[in-house]
Amino acid sequence: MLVIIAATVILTFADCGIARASIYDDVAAYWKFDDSGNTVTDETGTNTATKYGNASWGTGVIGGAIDYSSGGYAVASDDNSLDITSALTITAWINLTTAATDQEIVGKVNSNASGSCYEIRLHAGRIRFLSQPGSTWNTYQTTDPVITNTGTWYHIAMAYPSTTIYINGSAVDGYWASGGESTLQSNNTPLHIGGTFYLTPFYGLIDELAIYDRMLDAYEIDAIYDSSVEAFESITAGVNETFGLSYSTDEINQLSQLYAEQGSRITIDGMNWRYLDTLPDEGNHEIGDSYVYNGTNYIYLGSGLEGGAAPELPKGAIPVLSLLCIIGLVVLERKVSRSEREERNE
Ligand SMILES: [Ca+2]
Ligand SMILES: [Ca+2]
Repeated sequence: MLVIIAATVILTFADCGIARASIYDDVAAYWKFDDSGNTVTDETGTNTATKYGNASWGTGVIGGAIDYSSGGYAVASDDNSLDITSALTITAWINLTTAATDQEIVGKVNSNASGSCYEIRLHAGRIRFLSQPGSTWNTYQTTDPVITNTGTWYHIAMAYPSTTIYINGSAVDGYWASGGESTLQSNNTPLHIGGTFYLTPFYGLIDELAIYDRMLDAYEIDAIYDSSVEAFESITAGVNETFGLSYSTDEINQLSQLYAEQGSRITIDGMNWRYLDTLPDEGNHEIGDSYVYNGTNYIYLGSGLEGGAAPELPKGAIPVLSLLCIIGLVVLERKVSRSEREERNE
């Protein structure tokens, strides 16, 4: 049992040492856009891109973003890891500076279109997922215009082959405007971020773009959205308030973040919470799970996080560790909201 008092806590996710099965296990490329110069770093190390034209760097949802306010684009060389044909998910944050009708976000599109692998673009405020494995386009798009404001960050995601488009973590209705679902086509075309020289430009900011060779489910996509929002809003958390018994999402997040930050310790200013090495024999708790307890209520902080050295990570895992951490925390939070809250409400 440990009670440690401290003031403001600066959350440094990169050091949190959480290693668990993660949605980022299957990431084929992940560009944070926290770069400088002309290099656009892929956190997997395989698909680092180069920016061209008037592309610059701006402020993103997490750290930097690539800024196409004045046009420009980025290109990653063709690579087998990007030739995804069976299950695919693309997630990104976008923020428009103009509401031009057609704007290219990301894709592996041939200049003559035929044999294009996949593509996400905007059309009149709708998000479109396109592919052209043969000679005709398959175009799936949101039923309604969903990207309607300039100067606003939207989290977008597309998961295939369910072919579901998500806005801000929630699935939205869509339909096949042409063609229909079919196998995707690998090609020899570089991947472009923003409209490359033969495609309509994207005007605005793009941040935290990730491509997976797996179909993420609704829960995972919402977790990515939530984790980004949390990082955006409270990367520096001053925790000195007393948490209520109804545990808001923010409160649970703060506790979980603190827990991850401190390893087996909870660092909270002015709060009477305790970390329990051994849980009382009540409720539906599992051995190895970690809770904080205020004498009346428990907050579940996840399993397997408590104490001990951080597990060794394979080479290449370090660059995505910060996201592993963030996603892990969101999963913890969801467990709280789904199970613990239900228990308390019974
Ligand atoms: Ca970023
Ligand atoms: Ca290829």
